[in-house]
Amino acid sequence: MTAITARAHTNIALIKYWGKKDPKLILPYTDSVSLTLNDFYTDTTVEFVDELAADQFSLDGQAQVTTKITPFLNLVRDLAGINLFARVESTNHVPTAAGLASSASAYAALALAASRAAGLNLDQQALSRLARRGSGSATRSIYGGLAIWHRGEDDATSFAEPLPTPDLDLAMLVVLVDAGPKPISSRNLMANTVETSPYYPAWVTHNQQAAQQMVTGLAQNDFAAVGHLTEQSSMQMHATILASDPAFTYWTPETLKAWAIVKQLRADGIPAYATMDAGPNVKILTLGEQVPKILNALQADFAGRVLTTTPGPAAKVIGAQHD
Ligand code: 2P0
Repeated sequence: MTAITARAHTNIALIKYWGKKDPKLILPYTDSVSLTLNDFYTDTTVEFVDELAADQFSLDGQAQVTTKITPFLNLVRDLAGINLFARVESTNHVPTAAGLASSASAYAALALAASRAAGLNLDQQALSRLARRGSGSATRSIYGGLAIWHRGEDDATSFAEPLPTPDLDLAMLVVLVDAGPKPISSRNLMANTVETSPYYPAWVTHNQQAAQQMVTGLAQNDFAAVGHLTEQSSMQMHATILASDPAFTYWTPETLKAWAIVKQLRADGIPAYATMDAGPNVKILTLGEQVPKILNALQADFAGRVLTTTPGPAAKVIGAQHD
């Protein structure tokens, strides 16, 4: 059969996804809104092969276990009505220290490459639903620019859609705080937050409202509102995590140092807003013209540890090789 190579970019949630109502189908408790990034992506090649006795998977040239991707490939095989095993080769184009090697680009690229390699031609909505089954954040990485993941009620209604491109020159800086491995997986911590944090129900209510306010803010090109909502969603997510049992935070003293710089920038009249994910790194949402000033402010504490990026494109097929 044909070997298909697809490329999908990572995304950073401006309005966060944190918690599953249905862990098996990966249905989230709230909508989320994200920005796909230009500079960080995954390339994945999939070929379904007659002579294989099991799926094979390599990441950056290293053989990997297939415990996560075989169930995902089974979804594709079921959809396509085939029963061949697959050879899957992925390469992450993410600086290794960035802490951005997320499952978002991985499962979005895999959904596109595997479905095409299996002979399917899914539209973006169906691809988004398929990617969701691999990892929640991958639901949004099918699209370029800004996307909203509607939480939905079931497998058919939980998917992401692109949002109109605002008239804002969005830029994002990534402050590299720590290169170490994650102390706890986001999947496990998410489940524990839902189960044990007394603040979780409040977070769901607020974050769901924030997603709608974000759509409005973007439609109005209101960067102050967009930035404020972005920082609030992140802080409320981390507050909810901190309140779980056992109490936990991904933050380190350097996370707080970077956030303090962002707050000082704002006090100085520079639009910059911090957002943190399942790790200690700080991403700063801003406008293109502000980037030099922000780099300057970070220079003393984070020289050589800041990456700058802009909105990136949708997932796409970049190669097809026929037998
Ligand atoms: C997000 N994160 O919206 C949130 C904010 C991290 C913090 O989605 O269990 O790898 O595979 O659905 O998508 C990271 O978790 O979790 C994430 P699963 P995922 O981007």
